[in-house]
Amino acid sequence: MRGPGMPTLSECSWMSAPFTVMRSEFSEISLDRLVSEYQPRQYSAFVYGKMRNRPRLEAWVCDDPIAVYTYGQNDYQPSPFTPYLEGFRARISDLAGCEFNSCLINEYQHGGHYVSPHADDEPTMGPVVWSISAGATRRFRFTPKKGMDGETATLELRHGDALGMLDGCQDLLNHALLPTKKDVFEGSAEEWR
Ligand SMILES: O=C(O)CCC(=O)C(=O)O
Repeated sequence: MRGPGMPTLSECSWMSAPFTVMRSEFSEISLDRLVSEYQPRQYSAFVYGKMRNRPRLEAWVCDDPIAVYTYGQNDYQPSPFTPYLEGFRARISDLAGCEFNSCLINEYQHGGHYVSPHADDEPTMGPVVWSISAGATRRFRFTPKKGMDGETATLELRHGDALGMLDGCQDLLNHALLPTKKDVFEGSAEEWR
């Protein structure tokens, strides 16, 4: 699945990358509206024996009202899809060619907010994950998982971009949203699962 916004080779040296970027596909998305509808909250987790705030705010949205999402030591209670988010679900499903039943909203309030390298490879998740960015431009990095061949690819994700992590991506690559020292405005990403 390749769109006109596929990263150029200067952004990405993968010849057959299991990901794609659709530039400005959702440029009308409103960060303020998402934040006010879902009010992402601060979760915390033990890291090296100390309780620490996770470096972002999060909200879990799912069709199934009893599907609690467990990550680290946190249980995320699901919120329903609002009509606003439902509109984006319909469009991202068309784009991706598959259905999504949940969405994790990550709110990055400043450049020190990030997501460390990981893969969305929990057994409950489907093989295809898409993400829509809203607000500030941030850098996103793919690195090969342990034992996998390949190179690092760093992309800039801007307001309205849609990133598709295609079938196989979670098996081969970890991904991360990098912190930055730049004075960035608030941004968020909705990860569609
Ligand atoms: O901000 C993003 O696009 C990435 C979020 C992410 O990797 C995650 O929630 O697992």
